[in-house]
Amino acid sequence: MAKDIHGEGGELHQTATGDEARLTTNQGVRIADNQNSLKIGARGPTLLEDFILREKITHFDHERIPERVVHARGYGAKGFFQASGDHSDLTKAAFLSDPSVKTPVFVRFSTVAGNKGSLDTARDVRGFATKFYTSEGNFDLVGNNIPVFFIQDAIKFPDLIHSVKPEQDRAFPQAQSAHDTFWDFVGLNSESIHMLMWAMSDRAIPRSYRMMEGFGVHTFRLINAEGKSTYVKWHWRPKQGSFSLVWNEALKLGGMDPDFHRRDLWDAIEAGDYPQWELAVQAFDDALADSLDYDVLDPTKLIPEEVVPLRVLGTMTLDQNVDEFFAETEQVAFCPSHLVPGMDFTNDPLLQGRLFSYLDTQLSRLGSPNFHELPVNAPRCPFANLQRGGHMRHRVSKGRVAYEPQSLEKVPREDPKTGFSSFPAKETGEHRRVRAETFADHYTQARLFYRSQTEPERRHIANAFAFELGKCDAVHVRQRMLGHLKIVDEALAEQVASALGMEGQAEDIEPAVAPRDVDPSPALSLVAKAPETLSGKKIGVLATDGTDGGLLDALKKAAEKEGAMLAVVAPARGGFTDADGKHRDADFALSGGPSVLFDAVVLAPSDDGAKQLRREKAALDFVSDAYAHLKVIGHVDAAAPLLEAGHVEEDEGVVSVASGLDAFVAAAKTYRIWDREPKVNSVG
Ligand code: HDE
Repeated sequence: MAKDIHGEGGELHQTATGDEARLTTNQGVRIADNQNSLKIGARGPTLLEDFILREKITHFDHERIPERVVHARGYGAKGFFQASGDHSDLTKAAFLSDPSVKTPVFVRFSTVAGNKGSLDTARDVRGFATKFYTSEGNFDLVGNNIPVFFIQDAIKFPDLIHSVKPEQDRAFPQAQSAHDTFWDFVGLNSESIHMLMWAMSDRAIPRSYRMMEGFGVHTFRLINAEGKSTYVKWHWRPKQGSFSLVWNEALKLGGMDPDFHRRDLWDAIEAGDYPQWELAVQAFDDALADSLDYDVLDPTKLIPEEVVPLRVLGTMTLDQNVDEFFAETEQVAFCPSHLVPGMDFTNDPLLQGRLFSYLDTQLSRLGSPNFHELPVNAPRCPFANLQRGGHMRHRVSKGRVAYEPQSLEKVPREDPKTGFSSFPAKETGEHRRVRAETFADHYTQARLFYRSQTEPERRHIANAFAFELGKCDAVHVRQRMLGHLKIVDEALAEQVASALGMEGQAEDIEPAVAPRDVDPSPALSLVAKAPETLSGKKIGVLATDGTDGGLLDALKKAAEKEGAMLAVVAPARGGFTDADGKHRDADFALSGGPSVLFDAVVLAPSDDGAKQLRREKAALDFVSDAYAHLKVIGHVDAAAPLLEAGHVEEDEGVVSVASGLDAFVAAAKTYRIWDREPKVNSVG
């Protein structure tokens, strides 16, 4: 019988793999020689007729598509979501009501300001966008790792982004907010001040995508089967706990490993250490909204968890890396307008602008209204309508009818019962360009955030402001920001002014609404709620010829028991010979394995090894950086010369492993030794 080579409805054949696989052109013609173009004679001219060469080069010439205007640098992974129970009291969305259903998801994490080729560890907001391929259509939760935003109205977004992007004449700085135009813009928009406190906090330099909280930012609606609307704010809570880098470490990582976050996610998933997040909502009604002295439609405000606690709706697990970065992570198209029945928007003016922007941007980025046909974007439930044509249409529709109503054929029909219906909110008001009075308090929540932080976190905020403003050449831009900070918190303003050497120079700013003192919200501090754990973390051990192999084995076991990874750093990548004369592999050469890559380190050289390393700059940096970055340092006795040369002083984070690993493991679980910070680090 003849083999049927046709796919159903024009569907693409899978690319062949394995020994049988042969290179072909895009027309399926087998290629005999992929190394040489077609010429006349060995040294003769190349022929225009070489369709194989031309096809290959033409495809290559067009490999790039426009990068995203914002969130250009991102990294994706796949997984699934499972509801924790029946949440049909809140919503009729099927995927939130049946715990037996595993809904596939695609997540893309990103930085906002930098180009696609920029670095992962820049100080920036992180995007946290999730596509749920539900049985009722795709739901995109396009959030950030910070629960508020810089501006209250979408009309300001292009200005905000132009201010943070490289300055338009000189095209620098790249992936940085630390320059005049950004601070000029935000200084003239006092509504930004709350978000700035977050952006200058450790939230903007996360340790890992796996360890970030996520937020939907705006207030949305969930609608149940009876048509009842409940307001919700979306939250993602990482089961790994939330941790951040310290600034000097983030700066160094930018050079040592610009791919730090993507590598971390990839490695964890490859190792089977699947990151998980709880999806939760703060659910509330009109009465609660009316009782607050800020507006729930204002995206520069949050509702403290102490006021409306989180209700967990389910868990997301990321268990699969992408197969092709471009086809999936680059081409994935998120739109906040992608909702399923059981959900709706609110009048948040920032959200309303986004509902237009994302679909629009996909048209220029992906080049076609058919972007939903790309595998990463296509719904996983049946979908059908009478839209036709457009660039790169993939689907082949049958029949003669592409309109409705009609009476000639069977075509898909609307369904008033199960179809999406909008919540019938009553709207009245004047047709005006206006900002609600209820959006006018720009400082109370900035103060709330700052005062809810622990001592080290406050220190970091002050240092970050000083660093960023210190990069601004325009004196009045710095003075204006000092003026805003003074309204938020006098002590903070003084610290920043003193670090800038600008005491007493704050501009006098009169707030439209004076800030109030409100109860701190402990849930806003990452340090206060950080779990003591090594799970998902990475320990780096510095070894040399003559290192105690038994110690390495014990460390590996201890790390595995805690759910951590162990990496061995040695003078050379080829490895070393341990004290028993056994060859051991290394994961990193010292020159490419600095301590910034690890959460805790162990110095395990032999006596001779330590003597040699004492002369190596990379080894001294390994030690002094681990110490300055407040990491726990385990060490053998032989490491003494390295500790001395690295200016390491004894404290609870400097732990001997000579008589066992328990003390090291216990200390490493606390992650950073905050008490060390004032000793080592006054400005960074
Ligand atoms: Fe976005 N944003 N945004 N944004 N945003 C985009 O869409 C926009 C905002 C967010 O991984 C763009 O596909 C406007 C808030 C994420 O592919 C663009 C406004 C939040 C991502 C766009 C905002 C976000 C984007 C660029 C103000 C948190 C990356 C490329 C009205 C709730 C998604 C693209 C991905 C991407 C517009 C504000 C999150 C241009 C107009 C607030 C996570 O459409």
